[in-house]
Amino acid sequence: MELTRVIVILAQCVWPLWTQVIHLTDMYGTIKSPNFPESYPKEIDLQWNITVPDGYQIRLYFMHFDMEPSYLCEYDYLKVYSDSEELAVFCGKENTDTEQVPADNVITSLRNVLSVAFRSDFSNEERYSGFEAHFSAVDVDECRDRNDEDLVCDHFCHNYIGGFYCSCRCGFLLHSDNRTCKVECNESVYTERSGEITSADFPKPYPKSSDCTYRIELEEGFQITLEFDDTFDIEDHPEVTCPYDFIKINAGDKDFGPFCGEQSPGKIQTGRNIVNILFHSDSTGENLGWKLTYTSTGSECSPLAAPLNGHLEPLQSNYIFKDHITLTCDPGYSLRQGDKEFEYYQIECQRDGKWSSDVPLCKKKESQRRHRSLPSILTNQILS
Ligand SMILES: *[C@@H]1O[C@H](CO)[C@@H](O)[C@H](O)[C@H]1NC(C)=O
Ligand SMILES: *[C@@H]1O[C@H](CO)[C@@H](O)[C@H](O)[C@H]1NC(C)=O
Ligand SMILES: *[C@@H]1O[C@H](CO)[C@@H](O)[C@H](O)[C@H]1NC(C)=O
Ligand SMILES: [Ca+2]
Ligand SMILES: [Ca+2]
Ligand SMILES: [Ca+2]
Repeated sequence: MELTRVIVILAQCVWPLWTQVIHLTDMYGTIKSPNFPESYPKEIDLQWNITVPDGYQIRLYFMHFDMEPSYLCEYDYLKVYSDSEELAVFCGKENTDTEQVPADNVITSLRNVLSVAFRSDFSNEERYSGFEAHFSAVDVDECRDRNDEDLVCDHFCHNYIGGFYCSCRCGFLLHSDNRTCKVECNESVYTERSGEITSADFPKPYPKSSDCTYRIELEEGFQITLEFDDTFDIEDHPEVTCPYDFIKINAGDKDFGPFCGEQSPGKIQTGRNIVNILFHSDSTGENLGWKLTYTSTGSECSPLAAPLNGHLEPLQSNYIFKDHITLTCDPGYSLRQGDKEFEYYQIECQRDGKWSSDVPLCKKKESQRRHRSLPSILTNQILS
């Protein structure tokens, strides 16, 4: 008897039996062994494939179970699969060390498909009544059950029967992937001579699925220097250069980057008055981002010396674009440029690094009569 069984099992391995498949697409139902509650026939190979819509999973409950017992369920068995993963194998009437019966266990599919295979071999030692089970589709709580980062909502998850949806915190927009939250970062323009720029939310992780541009735009004649903080964290890859997230800088005909990883780019002297910064992030990862301070220097003008008997203000070791100097003379002197006289005189450092004019000289004031063209009557009065 035992030997015959072994031979038959071997033969079945080589010549798999023809399996009868029953497709079920109902939201609930019952499956039972053939002839139930009468004893099930020999040589049955039957499979129920239960499919429910996406967003549901299947629960299977047993009402009755009675099959021929055998070591490791080699003879007759009921197997439950989900996504080609074997969830359970049952046989016999009660649990033993090596075999199990469903008892009160509820089996839940991994996704929306569950298969139940029922097999009986060529003989039954006794009469066995088989099984009866119920199945029903239940909602998957994606918000609670999904652990795969690529499937979970970036900010808020809302479960509903048959599906779920994601939403974003205030100030963010749902990306077209319906999962990640991007920031609406219309080009920000910086026109101050110095400032600070950071990735959105810095130092908290930057938003996903976003392309943000920042433009520093100063007058011609200024040169912008960027300096990144040491705290720098942009998603990278050990072998490929910045395939996910990156920062790129353009300054006229010069490009810097892409930058990513944890090594701060440090100081970048762009030599330009207009700088464009692009920061791209993809739909995954949690990285802290970046922060930079920018400063600008104008073209430098040559140092100036005060004229003899005169002063200049402010007195600096160097002067750059946009700096103004006011010249004045000692009492009794006035500034003279050509045939014009001034009490004070301003010159400006220009974008090309040249002063707006030469430094006038301080000349001794001439007599007031010649110097001031006062009305003659008044002049006479003063003089008399
Ligand atoms: C039934 O389900 C199993 C397991 O999911 C699968 O391998 C098999 O292809 C399905 N059969 C049919 C005919 O769909
Ligand atoms: C996102 O949702 C919209 C509307 O619900 C749908 O039309 C679109 O196909 C979804 N996109 C993705 C990538 O799932
Ligand atoms: C971005 O620009 C678009 C069109 O230029 C505008 O409709 C939208 O309100 C802007 N968004 C923000 C956050 O400034
Ligand atoms: Ca049997
Ligand atoms: Ca759901
Ligand atoms: Ca990323």
